Amino acid sequence: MKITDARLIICSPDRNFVTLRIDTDEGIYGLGDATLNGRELAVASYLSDHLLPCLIGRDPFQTEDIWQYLYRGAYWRRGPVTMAAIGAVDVALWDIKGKALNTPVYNLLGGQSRQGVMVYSHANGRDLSETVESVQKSIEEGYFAIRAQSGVPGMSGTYGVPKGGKAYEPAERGLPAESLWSTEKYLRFAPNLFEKLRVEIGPEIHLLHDVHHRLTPIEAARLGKALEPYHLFWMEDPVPAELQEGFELIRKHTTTPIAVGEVFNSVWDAHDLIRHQLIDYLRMTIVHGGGITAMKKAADFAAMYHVRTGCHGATDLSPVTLAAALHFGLAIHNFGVQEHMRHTALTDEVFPHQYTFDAGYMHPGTAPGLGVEIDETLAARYPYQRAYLPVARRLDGSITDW
Ligand code: GCO
Ligand code: MG
Repeated sequence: MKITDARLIICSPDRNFVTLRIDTDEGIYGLGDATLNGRELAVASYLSDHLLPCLIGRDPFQTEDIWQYLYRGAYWRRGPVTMAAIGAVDVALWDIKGKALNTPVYNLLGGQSRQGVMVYSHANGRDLSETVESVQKSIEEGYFAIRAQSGVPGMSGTYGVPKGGKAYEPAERGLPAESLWSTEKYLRFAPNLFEKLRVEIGPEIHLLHDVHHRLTPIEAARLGKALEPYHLFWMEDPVPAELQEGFELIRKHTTTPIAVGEVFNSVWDAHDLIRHQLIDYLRMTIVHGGGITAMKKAADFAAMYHVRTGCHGATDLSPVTLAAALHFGLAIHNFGVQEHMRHTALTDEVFPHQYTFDAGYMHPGTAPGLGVEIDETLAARYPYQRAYLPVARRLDGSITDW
């Protein structure tokens, strides 16, 4: 089998997605997601200007060799743009392999290690009572792992909270929006939220929370300690993670489990965090982590240190990545949980898929390959629109991590 064509489909059905389609001489094709939220066209150019010409004529079954060729062959390594581009190629090749062998991708990764993939939902509200209601709604929908984010009293808006009754969506069209941040107000409020949630929903439901890189290690230690009575499933991205040894300080003070890595793109970004057992869940996802080939190795390394996966799955990961993550999560032994932030109805229409949700678990389906398609005619009706993630400032006007 030979690759005969590779091209991009860039569309914006409610939000931007960059999708790679690789065709072969046997009529089988594969899809990969190359979306990097807010920097989409950089990955598109990396692919179409640099990687795709190198693929024509290659055997799509050679996933390991092609991965090494693209990674080592560039000389310049790592980074979200490079790794998302390699990830898109890799996932499309696994899709082709599954279709050619007439089997779902999870069978190529070890088969089903579990019956379904536990997923967590997003619940959020502008204040405490709205957030409690939103968590209760998630429970009614069947989720038993729920991420709770709430507006903080005295702050006009915060991470993870929708504006004006719409579903929460991180990127906004136009130039970057700006939001305000106060660590002190947040630290005073966050424990009240989880105290209230435990009173209202009881001890059974897994509760998760995303700090979104906003604290220093000692502040994160204070928060983790304060949240211990409410036994969170995890506290996510408590600090920006460039300083991996900073997590030693957090670990010294709290047993609240820690999840990190949605902005990582290589196992080397998490090397010390894993081997010193400073985190419990690795959040790197298939596309940004360089594809299934690289993620399988990262997960196997993490398994040796009791670190489980908790792949990023916000709406900016397309249905192609969600499908890939579900195949991966079904197969690997050290799976922890998968994020499930529902795509809009329009996005789902552009990307018809086989995966299903039932009582808190998802399954990728049994179709050959990934089990996701793209309706190119519909996609063409929604052209790319520039959009950015917000920028955050402290109360004194200085820039902080969003
Ligand atoms: C999450 C994330 C996201 C990111 C988004 C950035 O845990 O789901 O933190 O919502 O902010 O993916 O593009
Ligand atoms: Mg996050």
